[in-house]
Amino acid sequence: MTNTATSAKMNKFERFKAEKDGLELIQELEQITQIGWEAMDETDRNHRLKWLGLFFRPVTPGKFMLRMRTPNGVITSGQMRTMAEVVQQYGDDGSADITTRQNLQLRGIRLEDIVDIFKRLDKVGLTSVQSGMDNVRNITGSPVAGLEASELIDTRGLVRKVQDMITNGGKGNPSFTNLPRKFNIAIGGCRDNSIHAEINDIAFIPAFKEGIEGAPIGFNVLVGGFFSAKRCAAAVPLNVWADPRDVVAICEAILVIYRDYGLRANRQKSRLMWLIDEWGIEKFRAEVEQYMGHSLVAAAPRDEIEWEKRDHIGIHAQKQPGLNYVGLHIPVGRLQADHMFELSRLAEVYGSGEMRLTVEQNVIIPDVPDSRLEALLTEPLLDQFSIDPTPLTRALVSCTGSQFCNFALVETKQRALAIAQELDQELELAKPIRIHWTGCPNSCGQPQVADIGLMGTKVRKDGKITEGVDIYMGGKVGKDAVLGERTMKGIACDDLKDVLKDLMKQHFNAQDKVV
Ligand code: SRM
Ligand code: SF4
Repeated sequence: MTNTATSAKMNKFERFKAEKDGLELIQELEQITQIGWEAMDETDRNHRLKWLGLFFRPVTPGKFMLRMRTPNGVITSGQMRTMAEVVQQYGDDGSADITTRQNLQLRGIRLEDIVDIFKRLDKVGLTSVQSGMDNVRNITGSPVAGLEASELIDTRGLVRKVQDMITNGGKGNPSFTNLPRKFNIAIGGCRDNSIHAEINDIAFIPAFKEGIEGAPIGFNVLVGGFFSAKRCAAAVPLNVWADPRDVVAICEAILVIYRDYGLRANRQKSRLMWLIDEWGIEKFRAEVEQYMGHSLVAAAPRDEIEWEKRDHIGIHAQKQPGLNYVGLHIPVGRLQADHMFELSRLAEVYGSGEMRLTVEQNVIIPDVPDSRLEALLTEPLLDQFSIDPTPLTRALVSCTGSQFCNFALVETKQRALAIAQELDQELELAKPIRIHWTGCPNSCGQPQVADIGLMGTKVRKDGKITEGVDIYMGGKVGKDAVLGERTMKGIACDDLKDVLKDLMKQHFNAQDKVV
């Protein structure tokens, strides 16, 4: 008997998923928009709409967030323009955020417009389906796939195929809409691990397989990585080398096994790693083989070539002679409609009309000819979205925080930016320090992969409860990735700048600027 059938132990989430699949709301949208958000069924509004990518925001009731799917972070200028038009109609309420999964979330969305919005998005090949709750999130891939000379394999087609399998080409796929919990997949294409492979439920790491004729390129597979308030775990090797042609089938096999056998009783213990813990990795691997109907090849030896993670900001020569990709720094990933229109225009005028999003919440414009670089650099948008930002803002990442997220214990984005900008003025740094802010222990801002991670909390200061952070350090990204650990607890945000300054001097050779 699979775990989906153990109804006696069902928690609230399992019960409402069993009652009605969130995807069914696609058929009910016209009706819902007529009823309005106040009067509609609460479970539909607060939970099931997330199956369509629509998030009710208790902080801004009536103004929903729409989480897109942008596989591999690739979007066209036409898609960006359509999303700009969508948020523009909401004036000051409309904005967008680039997420830590190389994705876009649109804000200010009103339910009454959603049928029209979905039609407009569909016309430009965009979907938001299955982007929230117990579904597979945006699938990440190398942001410079197909551009970078040193890449080992272009991930774009694979990421797209995996998304199409999971979402039925964006139409919605009930086979994968009742997973025990959320699920993350990443496919790396370069040596620099630009997708934080180790924090995904399934990660594909490029690897050559010696011993097979021609030592072909494929992927070693890692499984079970995740962050949650209760536990954070790095993904573990499945001891499988995957031919690229098997990537979709391996994802499907793991998802079916997780769907049918994943633990569902306690939502704090439902992510894939909990099943792997219960079964052991050998049994888990055997189940994957059994589902696939053939044995799997053992993992390739680890690639020993050293490689630093890069942030892709600035100008970089592409593998196509005479072309460049230009990484623009988007402070904490926040975009207004005007920015989105301008980015679309720049991508068309100077590049090929394509853009890439990164997990550091930035934008890359590819395919800029050498002869057009100088002109691009004089564009006013680059004053705001610099190709050479100051060291601390450059490597800053932040989750949504209390402006829109009701889980948040602190405001993140504005504060993160203000502190980084002030410290950039006061300190001399040899190289960027990667600071990640996250507003609560859910860790959407990935503080455990940062040089310095800041996790929102409440602290008592001068007899009053105020906003504060716990500090994480030691997160290492790139080839030998390590998750950072909490090193300090309960620092009031008012005191944070000085604490960070000291940490930067002690651990990162920061010096006071001579004025
Ligand atoms: Fe997250 C829930 C935002 C990446 C772990 N996350 C939420 C919600 C949906 C909570 C809510 O309903 O308000 C947040 C929406 C706030 C809003 O209005 O934006 C939210 N998560 C985000 C984003 C937007 C942060 C960002 O500013 O970039 C990221 C969207 C990614 C995307 O495009 O899909 C985001 N969330 C992550 C990541 C990072 C990653 O995937 O690399 C994690 C940790 C990795 C992981 O999942 O293993 C993450 N989010 C969570 C969790 C804890 C999951 C768990 O197993 O306990 C929750 C809470 C939950 O699911 O119960 C959560
Ligand atoms: Fe919201 Fe917490 Fe995630 Fe930040 S980490 S977006 S505050 S759930």
